Amino acid sequence: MSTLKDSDLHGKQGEHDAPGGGWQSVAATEKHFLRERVPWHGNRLMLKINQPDGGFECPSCAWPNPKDPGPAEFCENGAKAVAWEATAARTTPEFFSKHTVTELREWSDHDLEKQGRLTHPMRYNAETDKYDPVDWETALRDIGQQLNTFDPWKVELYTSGRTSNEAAFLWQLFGRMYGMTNFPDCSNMCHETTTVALPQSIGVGKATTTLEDFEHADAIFIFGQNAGTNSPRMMGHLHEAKKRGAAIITFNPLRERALVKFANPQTPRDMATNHGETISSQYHQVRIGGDIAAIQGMCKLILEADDRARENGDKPVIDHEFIEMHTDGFEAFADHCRSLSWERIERYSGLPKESLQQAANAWMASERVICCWGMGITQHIHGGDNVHQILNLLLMGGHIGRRGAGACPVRGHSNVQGDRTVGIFHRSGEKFLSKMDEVFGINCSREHGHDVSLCCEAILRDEVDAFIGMGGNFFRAIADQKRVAEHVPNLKLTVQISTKLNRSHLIHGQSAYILPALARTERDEQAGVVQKVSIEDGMCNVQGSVGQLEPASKHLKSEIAIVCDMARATLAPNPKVDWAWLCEDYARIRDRIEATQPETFPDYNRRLEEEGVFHLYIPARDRIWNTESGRAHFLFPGNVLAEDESKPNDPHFQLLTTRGHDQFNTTVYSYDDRYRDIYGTRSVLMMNPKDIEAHGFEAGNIVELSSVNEDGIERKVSGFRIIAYDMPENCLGAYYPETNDLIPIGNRDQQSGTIAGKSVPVNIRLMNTEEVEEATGRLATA
Ligand SMILES: Nc1nc2c(c(=O)[nH]1)N[C@H]1C(S)=C(S)[C@@H](COP(=O)(O)OP(=O)(O)OC[C@H]3O[C@@H](n4cnc5c(=O)[nH]c(N)nc54)[C@H](O)[C@@H]3O)O[C@H]1N2
Ligand SMILES: Nc1nc2c(c(=O)[nH]1)N[C@H]1C(S)=C(S)[C@@H](COP(=O)(O)OP(=O)(O)OC[C@H]3O[C@@H](n4cnc5c(=O)[nH]c(N)nc54)[C@H](O)[C@@H]3O)O[C@H]1N2
Ligand SMILES: [Mo]
Repeated sequence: MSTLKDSDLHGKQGEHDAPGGGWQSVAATEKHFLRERVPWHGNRLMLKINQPDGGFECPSCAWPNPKDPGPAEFCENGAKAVAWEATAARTTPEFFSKHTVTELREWSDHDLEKQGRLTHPMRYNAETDKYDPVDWETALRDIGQQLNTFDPWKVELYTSGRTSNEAAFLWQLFGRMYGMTNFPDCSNMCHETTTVALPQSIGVGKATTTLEDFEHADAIFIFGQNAGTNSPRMMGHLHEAKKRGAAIITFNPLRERALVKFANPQTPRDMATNHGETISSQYHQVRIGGDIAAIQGMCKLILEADDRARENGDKPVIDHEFIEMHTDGFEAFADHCRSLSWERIERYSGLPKESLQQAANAWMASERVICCWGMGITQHIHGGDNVHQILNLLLMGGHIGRRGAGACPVRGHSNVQGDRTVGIFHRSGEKFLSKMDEVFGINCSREHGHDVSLCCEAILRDEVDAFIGMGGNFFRAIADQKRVAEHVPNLKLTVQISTKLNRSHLIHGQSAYILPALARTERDEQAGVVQKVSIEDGMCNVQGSVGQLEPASKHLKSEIAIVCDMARATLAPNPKVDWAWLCEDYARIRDRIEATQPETFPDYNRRLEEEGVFHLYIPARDRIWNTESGRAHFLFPGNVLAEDESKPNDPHFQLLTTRGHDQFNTTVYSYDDRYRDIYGTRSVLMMNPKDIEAHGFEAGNIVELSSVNEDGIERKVSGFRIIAYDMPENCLGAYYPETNDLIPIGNRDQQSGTIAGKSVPVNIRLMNTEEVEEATGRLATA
C-alpha cells in the first residue's frame, strides 16, 4: 500500500520545493472534518476556538493565543484535533460486545481510536474477555472499595496534559488525602528536563518570553523542535519575524519542511502564490545529541571575538555588565569552551566550524535573541545539560529580562504546564504542602512519590496494585512499553478516564474500568449552569475555556465530576472538603487553588472573568533569580563531550523517535506524513544514504531494530522499511510510539528522569523473506 519511492532521498526540502502550510494545509483541514463527519456546525465551532470571550481552548498544543486573536485562530493540526474529538463516530457497548480484548489488542492505534468517542462506563469481564457496560455508581463504589484495601503507596494516579487546572488540582488533592504522592505525569516524558534544568540556570522553569517578544527579536534560535507539525501557530510568528528581517537559525538533524519554507494560510499573498517565505535563514543539521558541542562551539567563537574586540578597544561582543551583575560561573564556562578543540567540536556536533561561525555571527549581530527548544533537546540522556547550554548562550548576551529576548521551551499538551503549576508533582515543596494542609485541614505526606519512570519500574517489580489514568495513553506512550505491559496483568485494578479507545484500555489489571469523560469542546453543565475550566499555555497565560458542543453521549461525566465522585467513594468524609459542593461550581475550585498559591493566582476568578486571560509572574523577566545564590548560573558538564551519549565513533546508530504530521502523540490520524513525503505507512526507518550503502543495505529493505543497552535485556521491533533520508550519518529516525518497545526505561535524562526518546542506541538487521512476510502480515493488522 505504500507509495514510497525508494530511490528518492526523502526529507531533502530545499528552496524550490513546496512550502509547509499553504493550500495543502487548508485541504487537509477540510478532509479531516469531512472524514470525522463533524456536523455542519463544525466550521462555526472553529470560530469559537482560542477566543477569550467564552470560546474554548484548542485541545492540541500549548502555543499561546495572540492578544487580539483573529476570527479563525487555529491551524491545520488544531483543526484535526478538534475534528477527531468532535467526530460523529461512537464506541458503544455494542462495539465492545462484538470484540474481545485479545482481538482488539491486534488492532492498530489508529483503528482503535477511529471507532470514535466512548459513550458508557465499561467494566472488564474476565469470563468473556470483553468490556461490559456498568453504571457509574457501581463502578465508582467498586473502585472506592478496592482503593480502600490497597496500600496508598502502591497506587499510581497519572495525569495527561489535556486535563484542566481545576481537574488536575482536585486530582492531586484526592491523591494526597488518600495518602501518597505517586503522580506520574506526561510531562515526565516531555519537558520535565526543562522543569528541572531551567530553574538551576535562572530560578524558574517556564518560558521567559511572551508572544510580544517574538515581534522584537533580532534572532530566533530553534533547537530540536518541529514547529510546522507540533505547534503550527508558531509558524505565523516565525513568518512575521522573518519578513521583518529577523534571523531564524535552526538546529535539527532533519530538514523539517515548514522550518525551511512556509506559506501562511492566514496571509493572502502567500496563499495567492503558494510560494511561501523562507523561514530558516540558517539550517544546521546537527547530529543527534550534538547540540552541546554545537552550542559550546558557538560560544567559543563568540568568546574569541569578544577577546579580539577588547584587545582592539572595540565594542564588546558579550554583555559583561549583565554577566557581572547577574550571573556566576561565567569564567569557568568560558575557560571550558576555550579549551575545546575544533576537531572534537566538529566530530561531536557533526557540523563544520564555518557553519557554527555563521550561527555565532548571527548571534553577535543581534541585540535581542530568543532560544526555543522542544523534544530534540529534552529527550536525551544529557537533556538537562542541553538546556543549560542553551541558557548559557542566552546569558552571555544578557538575553533574559530584555524585550524581544528570552528562553522559550515550547511545551506540548495544551495544559501540561498548568497541571504542574496547580500541584501535580511527585516531589512538591514544603511551601505548597503546608498551604494544602492549612486550606484543607489535612496532613500531606512529605515523602517523594513516583514520576513516570519510577512508576514503570515499580510495575516491573510488581509493586503496584492500582493505576488510574486521568486521560492519556500511558501504557503506549512509555519507554519499555512491552516489558511494562507484561506486568500490568499483575495489577489488581486499572482505571482509564478517557475520551477514546486506546491501547491502555487493552493492557489492563485484574479488575479494569474505562470511564468516559467529556472533552474540552463539549458543554459541561453542573447544577444547571454551564461551567468554565482554565488552562495555562506554554508562555504562562491562564485563560478560560467553555465547551460548545452537545456532549458525545448523555452518560459522560466531566473529569472534575469523576474525581469528586471517586474521592467521595474512597475517602472518609472531611468537613473542609465537600466534593459535591466543589463540583457544583468550578469557581469554588479556583478559589481553593488561589488559597493554596495566593502569590501565583491572586484574584484568579475575578481576573478570569474580567480580563479573560492573565500572565503568571515570571521573576526572571525582571532579572530576579530565584536560585540559591540569587544569581543566574552558567552550568556545564565538565567532560560532557567525552561522555556524550552520542559518541560519533560507536559502531551502532543513534535513533530519534519523532512525530509525523498526522498524529497527536499516540493518536494516529492517518498514515501520511506530508511534510516528509511519507505516505501510507509509519513503519519506516529514515537513514542517511551513505550509511545505507556502507552497511550493505538498500533503500526499501525491511529491517529489524534492536537496542544496545547494558542490562542485557533484548528489545526489538521489526518490519521497518529503510528510506534514504537527508540526515546526518550515524543517525536514524523513526516514528513514536511504534518504536517504544526499543527504549529501555533506564534510558533517560540523568537529572530529571525524562524518557530519552531522542537518544536510543540501536543496531539494524536485514530481515529474511520469511520474516518479512510474517512481519507484513502482522503489520497489516497492527
Ligand atoms: N500535531 C501535533 N501537535 C503536537 C503533538 C503531536 O503529536 N501532534 N504533540 C504535542 C506534545 S505532547 C509535544 S511534547 C510537542 C512535541 O513537539 P516537538 O518538540 O516538535 O517533538 P518531536 O516531533 O518529538 O521532535 C522534535 C524535533 O527534534 C528533532 N531532533 C531529534 N533529535 C535531536 C537532537 O539531538 N538535536 C536537535 N537539535 N534536534 C533533534 C527532530 O528531528 C524533530 O524535528 O508537540 C505537541 N503538539
Ligand atoms: N518514544 C517516544 N515516546 C514518547 C515521546 C516521544 O517523542 N518518543 N513523547 C512523549 C511525550 S512528549 C508525551 S507528552 C507522552 C504523551 O503521553 P499521553 O499524554 O499519555 O498520551 P496521548 O497520546 O496524548 O493520549 C491520548 C489519549 O488521551 C485520551 N484523551 C484525549 N483527550 C482527552 C480528554 O480531554 N480527557 C480525557 N480524560 N482523556 C482524553 C484519549 O482517550 C486518547 O486516546 O508520550 C511520550 N512518549
Ligand atoms: Mo509532550
